[in-house]
Amino acid sequence: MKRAAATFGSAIILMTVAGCSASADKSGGPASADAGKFLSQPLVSEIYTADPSAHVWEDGRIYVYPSHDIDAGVPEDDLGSHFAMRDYRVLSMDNVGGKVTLHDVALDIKDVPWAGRQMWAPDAAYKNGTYYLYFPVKDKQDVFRMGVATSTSPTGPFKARPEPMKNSFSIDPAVFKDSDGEHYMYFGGIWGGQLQKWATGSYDAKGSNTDLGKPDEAALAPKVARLNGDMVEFAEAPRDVVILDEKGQPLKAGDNARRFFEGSWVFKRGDTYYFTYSTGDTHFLVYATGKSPYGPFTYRGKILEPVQGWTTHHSIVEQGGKWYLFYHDTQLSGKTHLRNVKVTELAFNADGSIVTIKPIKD
Ligand code: FUB
Repeated sequence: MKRAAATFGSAIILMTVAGCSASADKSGGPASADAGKFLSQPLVSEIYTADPSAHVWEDGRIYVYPSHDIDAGVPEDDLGSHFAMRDYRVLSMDNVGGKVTLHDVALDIKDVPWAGRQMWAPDAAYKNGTYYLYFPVKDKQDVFRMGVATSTSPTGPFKARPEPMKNSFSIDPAVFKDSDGEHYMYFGGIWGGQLQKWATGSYDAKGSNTDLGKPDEAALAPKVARLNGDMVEFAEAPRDVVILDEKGQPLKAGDNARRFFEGSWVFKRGDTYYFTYSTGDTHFLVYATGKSPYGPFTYRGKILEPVQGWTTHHSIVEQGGKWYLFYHDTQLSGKTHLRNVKVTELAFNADGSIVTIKPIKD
C-alpha cells in the first residue's frame, strides 16, 4: 500500500473533496471549504506544520515543536521521500484557544554539518536552563540519525552539535521526563523510518524497504533509551519497547490495526505510563499502558480515528488540569505531505482508558 496515496475509510473521500492547490509556504492561505467538517481547525496557516510535540515549560506556556512541511517537488513513494523538510519552526501559546505565535527558524539543515536530507518529526526537552531540540535527519549516507541542538530559549535559534547521537538510528524521537527527573528517548518508525533495516542490530542497507514481511512474527518494536545527565547522548543501549496484546503476547507484525508503525509519545498519569503511537498504514493513534518507562505496555485502544491524510502523529500534554491531544491532518492543502497541526481536548474514563476522538464530524 503506497504511503503517499493510500486510503482508509472516509479519508480518501474527504481528501478529494478538500483537495486544493498548495505552494511551499502560504500567506494566510484559504482554509478548506468544508472546514466545518473538522473537529478542530489548524493552529497556523502561514506555513505547513506536522508531527506536533507539545510541552509546557517552566513559564507555563505551551510550546509546540513540529515538522515544517514544504513542497520540495520530490515524487511520492512508500519511503516518504516527498517529506523533504529543511528546517524547524516553533509555535507557542499561553493556552489552548489563545493566540498562537509562529516563531522564526529554530534550526536550518544547512547548519547541521552531518545532515543530508529530510528533517522529520522533532521533539524537545528542558533541563537546567537549556532547551534541547532532538531531530531525525538522514546523514550523507542516507541513514536516519538523531541530532541534538541546544538553546537558552525554548524557541531557538538552536545550535546543532557537530555529530549525531552515538548509536542513534531511525526516526521520531520523543523525550519523556519521569517524575524522578530521568529523561528517556523513545524512537523508531518502520517503512521510510528505516527501523526494519536495524532488525539485526546493525544497519542493513539491503534490508526490507517497508517491514519484515513476516506477519506471524512479533512486530518490530520501537526503542527506548535513558539519556545521559548531559542530555545529549544515550546512557545505555536502546532497548525494545514491547507492546503486548490482551493475552500477554507481543503484538504481531500482521496486526496492522494495533502494531507500532511510528510516532511514539509517552506520558504519565498517576502511576501509569501511557505509550502512545501511530499504526501508520491503518491510520490510527493508539495507546498501551504499563508500570515502568521501559514497559512492557499492554495495548488498550484507540485515541484518534483516521484523519484526512495518510500520516497521523501527535503528542499529549497537560496544562491547568486539562489534557490535550496535538495532531495533524491535511485540511489546508489536501496533500499528504503538506500538513497542518491541530489540538483538541483529551478525556479519560474513570478506569484510566482514553475516550476515542473522531477528528471528522459524522
Ligand atoms: O513528518 C515526516 C514523518 O511523517 C514523521 O517522522 C512521521 O511520524 C510521519 O508523520
